Amino acid sequence: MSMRTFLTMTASAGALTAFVAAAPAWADGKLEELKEQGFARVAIANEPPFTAVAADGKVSGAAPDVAREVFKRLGVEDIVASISEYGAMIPGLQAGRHDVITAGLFMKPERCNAVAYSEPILCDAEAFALKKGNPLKLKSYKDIADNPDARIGAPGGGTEEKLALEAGVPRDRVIVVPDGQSGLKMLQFGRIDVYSLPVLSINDLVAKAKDPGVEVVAPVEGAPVYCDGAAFKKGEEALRDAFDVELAKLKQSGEFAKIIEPYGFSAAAAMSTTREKLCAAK
Ligand code: 6CS
Repeated sequence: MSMRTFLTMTASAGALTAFVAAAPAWADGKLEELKEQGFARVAIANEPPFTAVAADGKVSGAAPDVAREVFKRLGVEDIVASISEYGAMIPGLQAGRHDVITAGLFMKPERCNAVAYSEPILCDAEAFALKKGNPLKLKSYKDIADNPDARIGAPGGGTEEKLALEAGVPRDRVIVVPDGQSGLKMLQFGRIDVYSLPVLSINDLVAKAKDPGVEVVAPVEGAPVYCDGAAFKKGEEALRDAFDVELAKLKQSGEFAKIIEPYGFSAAAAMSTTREKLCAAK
């Protein structure tokens, strides 16, 4: 082979490598697919103010509102939401039923191993809704574990369920609750003694219930503050990276705060941490 031929081949191989390396968003084609599709299929839970579906089907809540704005800037016109239990969101994403989870799915190491999270979006502590006067004096998940009569309701596959089990509450005293309204009813009817969700979700639920027999304990003692991110399928990191570029611009311009703070979330809290830190947290 002549030197000229060798150099020509080497040069073109180098150019090809450079082209592929420089075109990550194009590389996995998912963003192009969503642009073609005209919308991104998002998994939500319908747990205001993180996510909400009105009677007319309109989707709102801080997580979908941020996602809608970011996708619009990426050239994906809209989002189409489907309601899912928290524990079913990641399997649904992996099975291709959703393009992304935008539901306040808190970043934790085991979840970070299963999906490709964006940078942080919504942060919140944990709360209890319980009978007025807190008769069982429950302030932490350990208090629930230590009281053999105490039954806690929490979302299936959700953070609060896991925190209760990790604190030592036996499985038969951790009741899976499908949604906020069910949790409130179960508390009011005495089926559970405490219902646990993030602070803003519990406050929204109890405020709307207008039931003087229910009170809130927040934050739950000993429970961490968690943050969510948009969760993408492993292997679609190029789409996640493109999402992060636009999310960072929203954060820098102040538009991120304008979207989430009316819902009660703190932009500063999300901007004070990173996916790397949250995914490494014990
Ligand atoms: O990420 C989770 O598991 C929790 N996130 C929210 C917004 N609500 C409850 C759920 O357990």
